[in-house]
Amino acid sequence: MNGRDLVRSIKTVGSAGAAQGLRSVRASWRMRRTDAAGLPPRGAERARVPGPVRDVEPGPGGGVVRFSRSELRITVTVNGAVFWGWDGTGPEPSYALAGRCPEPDPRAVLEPDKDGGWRVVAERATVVVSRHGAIEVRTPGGVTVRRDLPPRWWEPVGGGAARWMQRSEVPADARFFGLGGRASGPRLRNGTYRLWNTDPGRSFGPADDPLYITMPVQFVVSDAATHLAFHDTSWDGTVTLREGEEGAGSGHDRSGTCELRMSGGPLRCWVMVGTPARVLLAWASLTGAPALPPTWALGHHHARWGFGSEQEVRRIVAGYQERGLPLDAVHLDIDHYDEHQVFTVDQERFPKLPQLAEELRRDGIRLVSIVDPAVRAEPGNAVFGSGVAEDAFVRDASGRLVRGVAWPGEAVFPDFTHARVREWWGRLYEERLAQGFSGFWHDMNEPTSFAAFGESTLPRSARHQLDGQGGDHREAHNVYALCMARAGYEGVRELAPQERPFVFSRSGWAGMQRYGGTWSGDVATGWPGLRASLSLVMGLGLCGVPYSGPDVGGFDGSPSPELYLRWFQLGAYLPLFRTHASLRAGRREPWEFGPEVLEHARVALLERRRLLPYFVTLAHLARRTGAPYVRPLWWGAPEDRALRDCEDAFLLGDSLLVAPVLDPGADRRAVQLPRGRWYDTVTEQAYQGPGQVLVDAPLSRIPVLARAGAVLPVRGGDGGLELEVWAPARGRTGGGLVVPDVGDGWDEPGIERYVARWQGRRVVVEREGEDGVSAPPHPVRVRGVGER
Ligand code: NBV
Repeated sequence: MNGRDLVRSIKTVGSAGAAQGLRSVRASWRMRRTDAAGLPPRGAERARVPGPVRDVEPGPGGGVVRFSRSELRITVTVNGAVFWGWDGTGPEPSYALAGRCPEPDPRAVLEPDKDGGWRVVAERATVVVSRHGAIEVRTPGGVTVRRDLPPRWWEPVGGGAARWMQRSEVPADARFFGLGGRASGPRLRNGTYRLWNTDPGRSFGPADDPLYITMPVQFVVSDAATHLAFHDTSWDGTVTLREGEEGAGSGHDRSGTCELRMSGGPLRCWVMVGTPARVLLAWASLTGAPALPPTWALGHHHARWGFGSEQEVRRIVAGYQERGLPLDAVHLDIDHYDEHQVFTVDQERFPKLPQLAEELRRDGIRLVSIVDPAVRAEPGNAVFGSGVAEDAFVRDASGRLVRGVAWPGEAVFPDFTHARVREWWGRLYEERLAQGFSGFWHDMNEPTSFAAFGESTLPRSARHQLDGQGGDHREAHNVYALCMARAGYEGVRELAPQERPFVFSRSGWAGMQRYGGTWSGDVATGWPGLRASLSLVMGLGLCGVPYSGPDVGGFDGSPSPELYLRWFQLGAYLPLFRTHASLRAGRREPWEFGPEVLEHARVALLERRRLLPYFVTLAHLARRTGAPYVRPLWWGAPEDRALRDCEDAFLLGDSLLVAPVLDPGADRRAVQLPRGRWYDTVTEQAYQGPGQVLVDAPLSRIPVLARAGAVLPVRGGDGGLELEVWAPARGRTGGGLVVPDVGDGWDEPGIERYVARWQGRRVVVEREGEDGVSAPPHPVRVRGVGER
């Protein structure tokens, strides 16, 4: 909360807000004092570069190259990724890695290169190290995809964490993506992006940066190849990107550049090279498979800050049911807590929550609970008491509990970087499960502590256990939410082992997909917010987090009926499809915007339900391959420059192309098509790519196109699985994968593979098995046959 917001909050919420405001003023002063005492000034610094190469020591998968003032460890691992660490740093310990570092690839060896340099040749990439410590990554064909100049460190003369800077060059045609959840993308324009998870304190639009999830993950697409570069350091930093320029005619190319400045932490980097799919496969094998959401979490969720009572929840659910609108989950926000204290229930307004949960469950609707990390620092508060007994809360350098301000008032914060604390916290979900909740929505975990001035988080000098390494908030901040997600996920898995946990978290870091997904936070209501919400989903997918989605309608204010509908129609094709809004915002139920919007929203909801088997398949494929459900149009053709610059449409899996309407007043829109034939899924009209086409986008729907030849699983009229097949172009074949829904437990379904081809005047579909092809075990519906 900044000064302006503080005044506003005092005006809008009266004396409670004023009390909160005063607390946040005090908290800001406290934070300053704590940091002044706990973080000595850096003093004089000495700059350092690696210097000339001295000798080398080959080792498994690469080896160590020694320079006069640093040493570089290079390892190619069996998943095809390349690791290097300066000053001898290895890949472990790391909060990003899913487990131990993958084994070194024994085939990769360190060998002399020209001009006194060294190189490691591996199957997917060659790494060349120059005499002075520049590192080049090349494709197997010898084209350079990234060149890191020798790094530079600044070390405090009196000891302490070194700052460092790494400048890199990428091909002139390269485009940058990633860096976590960014509102201005997905293509990241020239500028400086901070790596520090931040609650903006108000609803955000495309210009707000950074937001809740930042990651030092660059996804770079160029003609030469796609690569992902991950600097495994959780400290605060900045990335300055500058796209290159290709020389026209006889002009020279200007490389793209990227400058990473970190305030501390090891200088170590992972690089993966290949196609987008290969790169994300390697990334998932390193940082972990995305958690598989339970099937109900792939349906429609409705939330609101301020349902206020069980009756109101029942009224809303009845509203959905009476109108025949599918609903799969209802989310309860902090207003159902007792005085905003996590792991409690306001018994007056929610006296029989388990009963409500049970009723809803019988109707196929699950309850999801918000979970905030801050605990009211007050004797008598049970969670506080048990946390104190467990020594669970963050302390400052002098050993005092760090106190901040959050929804429950003056609060303390669990140190989730401590395994014992994670276990304690994980056990607290027992209370939630007993109330009947099936899923968990982690909020305010950047962590946010309201501050009238300065940063709205914990003091940088606050101490953290960092899983035995010990350190302070400068290092722990960005992984705080990741560790909270782990605590929640592992706790729930232990307490309710029969079902897959459903956890999604506002903040996070590289590897958070292991525990679940995220949502877009408090996106501002307005057309720019709609665009920003798509940017976040796409960018996060490229950072390995496939499950996310926005607050449909935006978090604040009141969307116009048209804006609400367009947001709803987009949301219906995103992994997390949730309507939600703030306490003070207008309503978000589909019937609140007039009969026309209701009818069109119904169509979107029914279509989402029809596509559920496809979403289940995409969730399984994401878990097995790291491929996000929502992919940029260039996913299969990164060399297509026009697709690379297209940010207003996406591929949903392999089969569908979704072109949301992101501007008011539109009833058709241009769509940039990848190669091949595409059918409008409503009119069945065929379009030919590559190239741009104009398609109808009446208020009743957004354009969704199916790839010719696609075989996708949908829900048939009787609720059973049906195969929807889009006719391949004549003379071509098609196909698709289906992973059947085997419920919300841990069973591992097999993948069904289908091929589609023309046989005379008919399209036939066959299942491919180990012993040849067979008839599909599901009904088949062929579409697009009228088109030639
Ligand atoms: O818990 C209240 C809200 C929640 O509805 C929203 O989704 C979160 O992003 N929460 C933020 C805290 C208040 C923000 C003003």
